[in-house]
Amino acid sequence: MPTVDAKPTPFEFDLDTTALLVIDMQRDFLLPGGFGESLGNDVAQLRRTIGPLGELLKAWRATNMPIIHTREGHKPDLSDCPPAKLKRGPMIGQTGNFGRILIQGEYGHDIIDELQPLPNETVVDKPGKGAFYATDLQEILEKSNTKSLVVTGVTTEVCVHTTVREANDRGYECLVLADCVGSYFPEFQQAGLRMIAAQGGIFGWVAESPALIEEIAR
Ligand code: TIU
Repeated sequence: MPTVDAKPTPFEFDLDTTALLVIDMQRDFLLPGGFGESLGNDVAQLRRTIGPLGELLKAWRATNMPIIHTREGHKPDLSDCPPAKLKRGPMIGQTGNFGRILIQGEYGHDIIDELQPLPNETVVDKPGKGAFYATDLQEILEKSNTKSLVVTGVTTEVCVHTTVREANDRGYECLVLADCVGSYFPEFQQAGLRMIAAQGGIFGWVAESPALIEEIAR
């Protein structure tokens, strides 16, 4: 069975039952001049994932394993945005440099050019931080007989963590790729990754993408 050097132990996965999750690599979070930057965040901390994720996608697309992209966002009428979320994110739905912020169909809501999904890949739109909440993700994974997830995207301590926790509780084994996940805050990046692999892998495993690419290219 393919095995990747990972923390806290080597991660074994089956090429027939593993899917790649690419979380929220959206223009609103990653583009200079976008929503993320307007909140005072350093988008370079997220943009460092684009190169490694591009390499990973290239390798993954040469296999038959599924790829699922997610996007955080809301319907234009905000009916799926809880008032409590809007209260702490009043910019949601407002017009920014890339259209209405985190609104489906807007330029900023879509995935960055470098990592655009191919037509045969799945895109899951989600109103929350976790990719399972109020989405069809579990059904999609069950249909493809997925048991393990390689998790990438942004941000490490928010949407990636929430999704890994949701997946872990649903019985999926999660490998998080340190160089393919990013946080606006370096200290959260470090702590977020440590939390996943601590206590014998309380939420999953952590590895670097080149080690995984080497295994899937075999
Ligand atoms: N995708 C995701 O993580 N959504 C966020 O709002 N993240 C922040 O870090 N703000």
